[in-house]
Amino acid sequence: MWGSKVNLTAQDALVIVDVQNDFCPGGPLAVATGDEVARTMTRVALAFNQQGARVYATQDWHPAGHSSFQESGGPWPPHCVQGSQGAEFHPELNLPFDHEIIKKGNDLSVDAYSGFLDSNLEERLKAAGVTRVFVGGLATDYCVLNTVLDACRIGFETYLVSDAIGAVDVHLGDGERAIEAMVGAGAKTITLDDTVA
Ligand code: VGL
Ligand code: ZN
Repeated sequence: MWGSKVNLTAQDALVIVDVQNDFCPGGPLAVATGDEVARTMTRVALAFNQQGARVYATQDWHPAGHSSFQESGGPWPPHCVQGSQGAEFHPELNLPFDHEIIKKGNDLSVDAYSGFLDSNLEERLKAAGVTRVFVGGLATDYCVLNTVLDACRIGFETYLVSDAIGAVDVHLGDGERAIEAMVGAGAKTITLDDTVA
C-alpha cells in the first residue's frame, strides 16, 4: 500500500526525540534498533530541511543522582548524565543544517519523558507558526509516547514517523501498545518515504 505523501512547509516541525548513545546498542537503556533509528532519522531530517521545514532535537539531560535512576529509587539505570558520552547524540544522527536542541530532564526530581515538559518547546513551535508536528526517535514507549500525547493535547496536527522509532519494551508489547495509544489520541502515522519530496 502507498503511504500518503506529506508536502512539507515552514509550518511543519520534526521533533527528533532522544537519539542518544545511552538509548542505543552498548548503552545502559538500549533500544535494539537504535542504530537504524539514527540512520533513518537522519534521512527524515534531511527531507524536512530540504523542503524548508523546521528540525528540533530533544536531549535527555540528567544531573548525576537523578530521581529516575535506580540509586535514587527510580526505575532506570543511570543514563544521559549531563556532559557524558552517553548523553551525546548518536554519531549517525547527522544534522548538518539549522536545527534547535531542547534539553530536558534537568530537574532532579522530575522525569520529563515529554519534550514539552520543563522546556519551552511549545512556545518555540508556536512562535515559529508551526501547525504540524512530526515525531520520531527513542523510545517509542516513553519519551516518544509522551511527546506525541502532549503534541496532540496542545492541538498540533501530530504525526508519528513510524519507521524512525524504537521501543525499550520492558514488558513485551509496550511499543505496540504505545503506538495504539498515540493513534487513539489522534496521531497519524507516516514513514520516511512519505516525507521525501
Ligand atoms: C527515556 C527512559 C528514561 C526516553 C528517557 O528517552 O524514552 N526513557 N529516560
Ligand atoms: Zn531519562
